[in-house]
Amino acid sequence: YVIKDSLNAFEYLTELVGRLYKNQFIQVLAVDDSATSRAYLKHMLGTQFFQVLTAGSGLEALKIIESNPDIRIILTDYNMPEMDGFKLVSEIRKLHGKDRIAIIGLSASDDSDLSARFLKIGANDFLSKPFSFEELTWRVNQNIEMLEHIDIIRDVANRDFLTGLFNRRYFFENGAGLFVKTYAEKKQLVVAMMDIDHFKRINDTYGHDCGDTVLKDMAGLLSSAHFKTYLVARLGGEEFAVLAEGDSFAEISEHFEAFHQSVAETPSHCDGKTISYTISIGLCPTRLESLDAMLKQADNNLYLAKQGGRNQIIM
Ligand code: GH3
Ligand code: MG
Ligand code: MG
Ligand code: MG
Repeated sequence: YVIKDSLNAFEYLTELVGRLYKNQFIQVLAVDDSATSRAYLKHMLGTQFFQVLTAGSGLEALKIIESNPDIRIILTDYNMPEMDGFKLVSEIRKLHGKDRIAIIGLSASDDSDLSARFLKIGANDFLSKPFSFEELTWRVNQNIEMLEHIDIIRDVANRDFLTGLFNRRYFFENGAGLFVKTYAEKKQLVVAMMDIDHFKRINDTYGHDCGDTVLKDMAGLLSSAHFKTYLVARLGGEEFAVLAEGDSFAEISEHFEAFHQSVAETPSHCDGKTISYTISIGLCPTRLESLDAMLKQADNNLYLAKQGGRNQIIM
């Protein structure tokens, strides 16, 4: 019995430490016009190691949210001058969904309607003042857990399991928006199609698992440097697509040149063997009438790169 109990205690402590460790990376915003309430919330959340930001009004809160895109939980009072909690929630919801930022409404009012109205207008949860330290902690934790689950589900839906890059689905869902956005902002947009050279030979020579290692390594190279800000996806097999946005074609093409070279210079290692490989890249440097047209053009250039002997960029 004693052993069982201490094991439970151990598991409990492990979980607690794990959660407190994660909390230090989570930004929480507490909004209340009362300085005492703000200090109280900041203190209570601080003991849970959260990064706590505070705002004394709705307007201040909106400014803080705009400049801190990593805020995940917002606790807001209802009764505040100028902008009340409802108005604040509805303003936040114009830009951030319930699946991105969890809002917990707070109020000392006896009006039992308040919680329902908070939820109706877009809050995820509600706490009546006064609340205990335990209740606050568990409500916040519960909401964080929900956001984390949604993040996991979103990643499963949008990412390729092997490489962790975005998948075909995500690429086409978001590519069209980027096409329009870069046009409106008069930005240069470059579309690239890339394909590993003689990949079948790599599989045949080193085995399928080593082929997978090459794919993961190439994805790792793609996730570094300038490509971090580009939309990069594995469309399937050993084929990748990139939407690169920037100020000029010269700047973007330099990044592709550097990437192309880094692939050739960075062999993979698998089963004690060194696997050197190269890629071919087709670029579409000019804006066409649609993303599809640009992809087709990039694909044609990729074909020309293969025809021309592989390991090259055609634009
Ligand atoms: P090319 O230079 O013309 O592109 O020749 P290639 O051999 O790279 O092209 P091909 O399309 O003939 O072969 C692609 C191979 O990629 C065939 C397929 O078995 C392999 N492949 C597709 N998906 C995966 C994967 O997830 N893992 C591994 N290891 N291989 C894969
Ligand atoms: Mg108040
Ligand atoms: Mg290939
Ligand atoms: Mg291919």
